[in-house]
Amino acid sequence: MILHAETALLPQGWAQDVRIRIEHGRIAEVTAGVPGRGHGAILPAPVNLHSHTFQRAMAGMTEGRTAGQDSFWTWRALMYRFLERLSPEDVQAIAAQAMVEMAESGFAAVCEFHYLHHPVGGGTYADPAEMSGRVAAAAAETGLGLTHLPVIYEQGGVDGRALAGGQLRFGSGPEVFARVLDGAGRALAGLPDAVLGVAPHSLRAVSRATLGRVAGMTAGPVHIHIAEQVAEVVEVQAAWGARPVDWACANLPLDARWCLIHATQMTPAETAALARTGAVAGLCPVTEANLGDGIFDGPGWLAAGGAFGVGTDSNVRISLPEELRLLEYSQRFAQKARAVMADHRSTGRLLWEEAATGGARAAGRASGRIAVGQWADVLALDTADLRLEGLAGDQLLDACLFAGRDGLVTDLWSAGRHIVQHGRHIARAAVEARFRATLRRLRDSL
Ligand code: NGQ
Ligand code: ZN
Repeated sequence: MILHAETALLPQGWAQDVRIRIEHGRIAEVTAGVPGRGHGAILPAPVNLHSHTFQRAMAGMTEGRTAGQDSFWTWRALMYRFLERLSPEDVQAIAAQAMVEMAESGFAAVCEFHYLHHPVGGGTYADPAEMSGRVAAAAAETGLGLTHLPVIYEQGGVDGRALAGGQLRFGSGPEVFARVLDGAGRALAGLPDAVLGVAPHSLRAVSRATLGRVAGMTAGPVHIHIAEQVAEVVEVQAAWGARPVDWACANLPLDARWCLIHATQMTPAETAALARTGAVAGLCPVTEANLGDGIFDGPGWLAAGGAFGVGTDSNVRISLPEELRLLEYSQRFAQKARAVMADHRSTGRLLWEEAATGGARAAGRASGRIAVGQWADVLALDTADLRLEGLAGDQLLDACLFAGRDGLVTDLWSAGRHIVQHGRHIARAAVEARFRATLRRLRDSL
């Protein structure tokens, strides 16, 4: 397959009249200066590095005030109540819808941080990896690249208290988890570009003994939620005598295989130390705003050479441009300055390139750059849109992120699969109809 773009963002910068040859899902040849007809602009399509797809079905349902002050923790209680209703069929229907929306917004792949393993009340399905199989089936249906991260969840808090309520669906001891991981590996067998990793849920939910073993469980990426909420920092510090990121830097074998989700609450010393490990910061600005987490230290992270990517996490809204825009805007609010996440490159260019390369690293996926040997994860922008009229180079990306509308992606290829065409995912109609039926049933039962 051959793609042609008037302009494309290559690792060495913007190039004109670019011809990209794709073979077996990978980029086989990139040549600039070849006139031809095709797309206006082609960019590397990033990975969505953090998602819990099932939460897409509760979007918009948690914005009222609960008793006292609503918070992350009251939201979590609602989320637990919601997930008590989900069957394996629901999980697949919701995941497929979320994946369709991810592709349409410009993501070529997703890291699914998957903890809804078991039936209501605990125990296992006949196939302990049933739910992983559903996520894999949704990826197969939609063609979105998948890095699947089965989650280890053992306890209800840092003190080792037992799981309760909705958490019973997440919990696995070592033997059950080994079977989940095994089955998840088998469920990915039909997806040529899928990656299996592992995700200890958080310092709250996994024992220190298990945390010491996670890096050896797969050859793939290791993701963990960390330092999202102040209460978590207080809890970890009281129990272990160190702040979460300080503790992680001292006790976990952090390196480029690791992705630390949120990392919102860090001192400047923690920020610099974590950045130097090579671990990717998994930022989810829309969800972090929605849940009232706080603001990541962007300038401190970049100054220390840290890698980052973005994720849609709770999927309350699935939008790549909005994640990147809010990442920068939250920095502007905090710093009272402009173009905070820019260097010699413009803000939009830096955000896009870093999210593409950082996301790929977090996903263990050979992608994020339009270069020979990489998976063909690329997208085409609607350069005929009025908002992009007459713009080129970095300003094209700046307009797309700061002035554009959703839906500027006309086409997207994931590992060469042409899954978005004319701005719509090719399976949207069927996936959406099934999702709507699922939503109706779930909402009728609430
Ligand atoms: C999650 N989400 O696993 O879905 C979490 C909430 C928790 C975010 N942290 C549960 N955004 O952290 O205990
Ligand atoms: Zn999360």
